[in-house]
Amino acid sequence: MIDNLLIKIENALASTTISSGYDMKMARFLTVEGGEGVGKSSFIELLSHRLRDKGMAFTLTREPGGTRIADEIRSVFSKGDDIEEFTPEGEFLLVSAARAQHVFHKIRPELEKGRWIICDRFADSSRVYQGILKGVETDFLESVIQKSTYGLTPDLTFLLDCDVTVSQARVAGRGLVESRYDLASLEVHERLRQGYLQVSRMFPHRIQVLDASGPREEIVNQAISLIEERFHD
Ligand code: ATM
Repeated sequence: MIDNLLIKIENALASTTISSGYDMKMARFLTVEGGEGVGKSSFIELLSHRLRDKGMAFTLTREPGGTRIADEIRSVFSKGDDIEEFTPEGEFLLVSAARAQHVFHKIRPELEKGRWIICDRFADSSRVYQGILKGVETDFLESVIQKSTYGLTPDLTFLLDCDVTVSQARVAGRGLVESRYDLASLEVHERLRQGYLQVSRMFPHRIQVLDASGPREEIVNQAISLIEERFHD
């Protein structure tokens, strides 16, 4: 009863934001992708502010992670192991387990309630990191992606792309080693970049490549225009 009432209230609140120019009757699933140092976090932060200012209700989340179990999986994944290396398949299945939890318990229910989702990384990260970079076989990878997402695909994906010398200068500027890949060579980062561009060519309608070397405001303006173009009611 109370659950139903809460859902009704949330739906009513969501529909009050139709005047913002977004078709809130249909919740959309947006993802943001890119290699290290392309400015994903600050892009998402500014994009969120701008969309909130426009009265849009959405949930911000990330992968691996987003639910209690998925967050635990993230900590296993991020730490790695000095003694026992992850196999590419093991690593992929681990992030896929987190993805299944995330889609089933968070992303899908939120979309069903009418809330948009903005997700920092999703299955395209697996296509690039585990598929292209680490060689997980494509048929296996795509079939597990299909199962672990329950067939859900993003409506729109922003791929932040820039020259690796620019992104790596940003990583160096942060002064922190934030992940296993921050330690990798320029060559690995170039392969990641080319991998993302390859995946963007596989899904040209869904994935919008944004030049991430310019000012953050400009990149976010482009993203907002694309959202408005695609999803205006
Ligand atoms: P962030 O640093 O953007 O939070 O991403 C965490 C790491 O997870 C990132 N590696 N680095 N650095 C990419 C990696 N990752 C995968 O390898 N496969 C996946 O499917 C996902 C979602 C993330």
